[in-house]
Amino acid sequence: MSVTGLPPYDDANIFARILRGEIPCKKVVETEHALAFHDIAPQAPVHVLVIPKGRWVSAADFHAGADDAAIAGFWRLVSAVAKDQGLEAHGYRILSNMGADGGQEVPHFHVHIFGGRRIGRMVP
Ligand code: DGP
Repeated sequence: MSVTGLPPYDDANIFARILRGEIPCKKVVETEHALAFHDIAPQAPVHVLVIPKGRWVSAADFHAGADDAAIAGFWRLVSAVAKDQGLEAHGYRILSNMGADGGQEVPHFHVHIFGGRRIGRMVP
């Protein structure tokens, strides 16, 4: 059990299947460390998901063996995608849901990038 209450990494999760090319996605960009693709149910004019290639369930895995180059490569792609999507001028939101209380549906760590309109405050 991870610290966010999620079970250990499951290679059958939908994002693992996308990474393996078993399920199609609308790819934005892919690097050695991460993949960015459009969310299937966009909540904003720009809604891109960025997922690491590592078998990370949540940010809890940052302190459980993820190597520094992989972590850096992941976050570099997050900022590069925001820039390439033209979001830097007006701003954007990055969000990651973790575990049951965080509302995480897919148990492979991911960051949402929302932009293209004013994003309302999300009150817990
Ligand atoms: P969450 O785990 O709650 O942070 O949200 C998961 C997000 O993943 C949700 O916004 C919908 C999206 N999603 C789920 N399944 C697929 C899929 O098969 N393809 C794509 N592109 N997005 C998906």
